[in-house]
Amino acid sequence: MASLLSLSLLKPKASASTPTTTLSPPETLDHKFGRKGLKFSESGDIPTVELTVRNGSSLKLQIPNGHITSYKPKVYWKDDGYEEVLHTLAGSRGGIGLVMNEVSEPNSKGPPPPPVTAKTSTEWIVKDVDSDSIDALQVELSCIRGSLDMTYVVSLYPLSMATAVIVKNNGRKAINLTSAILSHFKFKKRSGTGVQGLKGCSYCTHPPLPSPFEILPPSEAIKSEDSPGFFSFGWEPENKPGIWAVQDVPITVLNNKLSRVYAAPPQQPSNLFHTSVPSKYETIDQGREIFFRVIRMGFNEIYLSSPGSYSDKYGKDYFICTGPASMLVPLTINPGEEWRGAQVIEHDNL
Ligand SMILES: *[C@@H]1O[C@H](CO)[C@@H](O)[C@H](O)[C@H]1NC(C)=O
Ligand SMILES: CC(=O)N[C@H]1CO[C@H](CO)[C@@H](O)[C@@H]1O
Repeated sequence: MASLLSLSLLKPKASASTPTTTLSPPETLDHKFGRKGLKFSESGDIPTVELTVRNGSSLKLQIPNGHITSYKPKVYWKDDGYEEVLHTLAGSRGGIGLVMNEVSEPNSKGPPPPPVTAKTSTEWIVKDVDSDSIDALQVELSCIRGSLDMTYVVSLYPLSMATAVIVKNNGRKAINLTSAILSHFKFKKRSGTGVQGLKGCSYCTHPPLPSPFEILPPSEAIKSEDSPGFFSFGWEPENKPGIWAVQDVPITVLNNKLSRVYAAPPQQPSNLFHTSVPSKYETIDQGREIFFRVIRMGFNEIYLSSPGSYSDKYGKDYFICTGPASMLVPLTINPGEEWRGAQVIEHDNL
């Protein structure tokens, strides 16, 4: 995995293993890549790998769609001190998903390419694995989509996890992509949900990127909630899409419905003084008294949404969807060029 080492988050030592071709039956994957802390299996019909480090923190990754369905770090000093971080629904929705949507040429004739759906989405294969004793585990997936060569590296450490993506354009034309790594964090109570660290940053209401992993589709995510009812204290309606504002409070309260992108405004109005998009922010779950830091690398923007009263439609748990993104300003990857981006989720609840 030598090529990945320049992403400083990847702590394990590089092993000089050569990339191997896929063998999809899980018995074979386990035979080929299985080792202490890495277990390949079928979960439902979907080949899955489960990563577990020495202190018991674990993560589940579905291989063909690269979907992380569970992350259970050790957060308390007791034998069974693990808490599920992710909100995942049946049918590979929620969890953590990598979204990569190609932007069609503005002047091209004919209909735009169909949105990425579970069926048209990329099929990932296991390219390599790595481990450093059993305090760091890494699975490297790869796939080819058109002229793009994509690598997705999922790493698990005792107190953190990371997802990193490397996209190389092997074609002869520049390609524009909108992209995000979207995590659905689960919360104990709607009233105790927020994030900290976005004060001073400018934002506007914006739908999420369409993704096979979405819980609320983009059209629903930006619908406004009419009556916040019980949670109405201090409630103000969200701005309409396209109107920029600067967050003036340290904590973004996520009891109500919102869907925002935090970014540099396209044309900077002179009256809008804002700080640049932070490289990290923290989720606050007051109900469980746990916090997770979300770190952004490579991407330029942050997406953040909460379902408010709409969460009732999607089970009893409350959740938010957030992560690093490049959606207002797409990434341009020129022929022969490579782009890298990553997200780290870490905690110091112990
Ligand atoms: C990609 O983005 C650049 C810069 O925004 C733009 O000039 C170019 O036309 C776009 N190309 C395609 C294929 O969309
Ligand atoms: C409870 C427990 O075993 N916690 C350990 C998990 O691993 C990290 C890093 O090795 C340690 O710092 C914790 O003490």
